[in-house]
Amino acid sequence: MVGKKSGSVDTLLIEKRIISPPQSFRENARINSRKQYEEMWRKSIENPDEFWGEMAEEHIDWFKKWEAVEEYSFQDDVFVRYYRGAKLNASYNCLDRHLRSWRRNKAALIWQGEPLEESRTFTYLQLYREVCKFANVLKGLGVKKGDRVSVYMPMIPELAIAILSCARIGAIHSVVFGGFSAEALRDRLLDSKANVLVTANYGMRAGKLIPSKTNVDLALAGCPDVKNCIVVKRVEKDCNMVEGRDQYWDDLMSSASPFCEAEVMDAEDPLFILYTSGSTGKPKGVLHTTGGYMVYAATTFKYVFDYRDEDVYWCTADIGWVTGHSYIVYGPLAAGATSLMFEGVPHYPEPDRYWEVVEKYRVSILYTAPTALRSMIKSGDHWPLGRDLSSLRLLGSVGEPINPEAWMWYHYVIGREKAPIVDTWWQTETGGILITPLPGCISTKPGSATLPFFGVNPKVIRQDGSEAGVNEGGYLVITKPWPGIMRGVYGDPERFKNTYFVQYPGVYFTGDGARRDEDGYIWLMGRVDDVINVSGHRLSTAEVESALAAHPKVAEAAVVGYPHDIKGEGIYAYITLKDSVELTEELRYELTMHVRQEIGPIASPDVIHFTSAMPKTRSGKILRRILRKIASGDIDQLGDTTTLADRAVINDLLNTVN
Ligand code: 6R9
Repeated sequence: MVGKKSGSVDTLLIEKRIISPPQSFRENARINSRKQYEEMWRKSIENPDEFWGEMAEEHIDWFKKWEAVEEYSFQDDVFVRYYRGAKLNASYNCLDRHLRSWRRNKAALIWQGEPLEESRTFTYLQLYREVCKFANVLKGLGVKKGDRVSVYMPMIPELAIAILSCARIGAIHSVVFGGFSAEALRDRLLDSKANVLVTANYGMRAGKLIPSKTNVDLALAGCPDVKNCIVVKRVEKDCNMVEGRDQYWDDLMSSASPFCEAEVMDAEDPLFILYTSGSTGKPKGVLHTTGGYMVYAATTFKYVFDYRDEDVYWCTADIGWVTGHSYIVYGPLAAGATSLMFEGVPHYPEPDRYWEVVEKYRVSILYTAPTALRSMIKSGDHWPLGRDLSSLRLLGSVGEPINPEAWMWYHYVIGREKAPIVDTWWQTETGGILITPLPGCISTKPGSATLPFFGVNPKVIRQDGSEAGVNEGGYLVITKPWPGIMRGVYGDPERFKNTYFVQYPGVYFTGDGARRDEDGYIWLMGRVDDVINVSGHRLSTAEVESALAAHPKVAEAAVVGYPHDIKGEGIYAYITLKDSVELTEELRYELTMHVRQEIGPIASPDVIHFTSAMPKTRSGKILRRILRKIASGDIDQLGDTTTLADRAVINDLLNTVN
């Protein structure tokens, strides 16, 4: 039954299944015993200077070595510094260093466009030449080290080229997701004080053209400091071009030289800014620097994905999201991998689009999000079963807690029981993966991100700061830094400290709820703002949602609290059903009974609201903030909706209000 300690989150759902790494995988894995993992982890915590010194030597080329490895304070004057005095360049590490070996002719980037017939491959040498050319274009426009360049683009190769070119000349890139509105773009341009914007005339999404440049023109009307706008012609179609400000990518590239020295950067020089929307207030410009970030991206990429030279690695994220930065571009390219970049979406033209891509390129490592998996489960198993997925040897998940139901589907239907699953927990702020199984040595439990990566020391605490007990839900904090941790909020130093280090001084506050089980495994329970307090029991949204999603007719569930006269907060569940399921009144009752049975009466929903879709961010996270407003009838003030992937969903929801 539920625990009653003050300030903890009650644990309701206990998942007992354990899946060990398949023997065939374990035999060849980089790390194949729990003992080896534990020894390396212990060393990384007890002797971080030696550990991160070795990782830095192994994974990154330096122009100059460091005077000290790890220096920080998580108290008072919060600061973090890695590799003091060292010099390097991120683009050099992703490109030049591979040109000395056979990898110069290896595919660095394979791009699959949304139209089936459109694809491009860049070897390391070819990518290097494109990046040098665009770096020279930027220089020609007067861009210098430390300047901010904003990038607002669909998932086309020029996006990767643009950011690597910025890194090459020491400009700080700020990628704004290509699906954001003009308003969201304008705010981010102003905040980063960028004066160059790289964009495309159109984007493509599910067969439709998105008028990117029209949004840009609207945004730029409010950004007089943007003096240059470079436009990639994604499709042969004209768009408005402003004389003296806008120029086509191809015109500028045609005369650019393919040689450009990489700028010598300090380890702590900024590499990029990436905006993340806090649940309240304006978006934060999360700032990452060069040395620590690169070491961390490369090290996590190698160990978490057990990466080999012969792998074809596909991360389905958008580069407008941190996952794309660290695990499409910087991590894989620093490691010399073949990274697949995909412009399309899971359901177009058919619901087996991902599996078609896996089959076509013989993808061996797939890294995707629970939201994509759930949407594919909804369409039926015959789609993946109709494709040859035998090349897949490792599967990854990121972005949200993966409910055990989706995990098992990933394991059986996609991995066919021979590919380990790495459920990787991390944040824009963390730069890279913090909690994850290592695939060759850690037995997994569906729904648990399991154990910390090297250098990461997590703790689950109660509201009063004391350490939570076994299986007692609380707040996830990290007690010491790792090289990839953000270095600040761009332009707002106080906000960095106040957001992450004030509530619990001396530790990094993640904002996520979690519990640790009897084996030390960590289970993420959703954002702490989303905890629901029902009759004094603090319940995790993730657990109630997992229970609902385990019902065979449910495709996806989102749970929020709403004011309730007797219980304080009641449970309001939004449900989308699988494609073939008919909506009946009995189903409401059936689902309520199902939750009672799975986790007990305390968690049974007071309201069930069937909807055709959930309001989500572009990266697939459910915006519970909006669902909470609708649940409590506060529909006039939904707050900031600019990060929504599809605003039409809101109307749908309002029309079906119970
Ligand atoms: C990488 C990324 C961060 C938030 C994070 C947490 C949620 C991400 C997760 C997960 C459970 C996982 N999250 N991965 N929750 N299990 N494997 O997603 O960054 O967009 O900044 O989001 O996403 O709540 O705090 P970001």
